[in-house]
Amino acid sequence: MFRKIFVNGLLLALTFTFGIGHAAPEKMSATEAHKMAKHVQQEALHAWRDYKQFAWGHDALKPLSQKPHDWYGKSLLMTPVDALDTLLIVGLKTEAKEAQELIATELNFDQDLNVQNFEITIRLLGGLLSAYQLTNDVRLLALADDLGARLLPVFNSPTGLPYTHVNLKTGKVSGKVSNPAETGTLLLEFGMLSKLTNKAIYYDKAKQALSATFQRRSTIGLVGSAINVETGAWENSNSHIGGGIDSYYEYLYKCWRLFGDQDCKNMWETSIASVNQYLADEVNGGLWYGHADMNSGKRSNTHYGALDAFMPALLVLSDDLPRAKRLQDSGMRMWRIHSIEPESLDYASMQVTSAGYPLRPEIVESAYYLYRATNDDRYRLMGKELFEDFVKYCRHETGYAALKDVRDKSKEDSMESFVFAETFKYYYLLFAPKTALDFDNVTFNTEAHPLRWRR
Ligand code: DMJ
Repeated sequence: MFRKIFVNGLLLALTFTFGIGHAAPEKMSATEAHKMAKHVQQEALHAWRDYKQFAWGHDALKPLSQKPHDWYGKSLLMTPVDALDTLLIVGLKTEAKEAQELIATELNFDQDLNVQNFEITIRLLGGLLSAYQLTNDVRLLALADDLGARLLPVFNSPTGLPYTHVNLKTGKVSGKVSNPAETGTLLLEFGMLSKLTNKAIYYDKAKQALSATFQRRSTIGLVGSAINVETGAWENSNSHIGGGIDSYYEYLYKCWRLFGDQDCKNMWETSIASVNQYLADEVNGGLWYGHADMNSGKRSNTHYGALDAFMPALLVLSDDLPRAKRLQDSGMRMWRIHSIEPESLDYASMQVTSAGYPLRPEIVESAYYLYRATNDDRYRLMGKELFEDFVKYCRHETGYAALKDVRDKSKEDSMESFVFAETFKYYYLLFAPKTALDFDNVTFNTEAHPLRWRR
């Protein structure tokens, strides 16, 4: 009888302490973390070997058809450049060396291609600069300088807001309707190039583009989702923190963190106050960030998705741990509906509104930042759950494949280069010893390329 009461009492106490069904303490041993890091490294190697076998020298691997893919018809080595710093960080030295030599000897920007400034900046310019800082290979810096010079014409608009596209050979620009992510996610890369080459123009042009975006915020401090770079007029007033705007906020804070630029800090503080006032949303006890009209602040929809999931990481960096933790918990709720997060979810009804999963990293990026800030194993356990689902549903016999639909887990013939630059890197860093990367002294660009500058 006594035994029964004692056991029941113990069970009750455990239930209150850890929650029903979660009786295990939230701990991950150093041995298990080491095993996880090793597992991530092996999976990155699996994806890299298949890129090498079926798409070597091309922008990307199509994992289902085992065919190469080049974004613009000719290769700009998108996957090797995006992957190089990750290969170094996860300790795949031979693979890193092969990628480095391929880039240094084959990458040629003197090509008649109309490229998207934003993607080329965050993946190639960011990747080259970060790899240069990790290897001291001056050939990589020379490539970055050549690329930077070819991209510069984008800033020649009447407002200083960049055109979306530029021809790498002729400098001809196109694309006058852009968005805050594309106009405002350039300063980390151009700024670092400026510091490393002593060419002020790179910093000045990218900073002017960021400031010009900020100056056009509404009277309540929000930005919209489409802006005309020739007139500076907004063409879409829908405001949110997701794709097309996301990394604009990220760079407002990070250009302060990396370069100590006080203007950036001021712009960030003004902006985040409005974001928290008008976009943050409380639903059923959970914190989310939804959409609202940039002028009236009126809620336009309750959508949150895989791209929005970068926000907890940014909140951690900018010292708002309470919101960061709550938002990450919401992200996990989104992930757990189908054991892989969708591109977009209506958080009011918890219905999927866009069902793809292109192997995005943002939710694990946030788990990594939260772990760094709190040392709480809860975030490593979160990462373990995410990684196990990721391997279970996205690993293919050739590389990793995006999901067409997270509900039925059907695959798509695509493996974006950011799976190397970001997804594998953040998973690895979450489980690896802290010495794997000097987190406090680097700032990741939006493609997870760590950059370092002493102020
Ligand atoms: C990456 O290319 C960058 O992180 C960008 O800012 C948006 N997201 C993709 C990966 O999801």
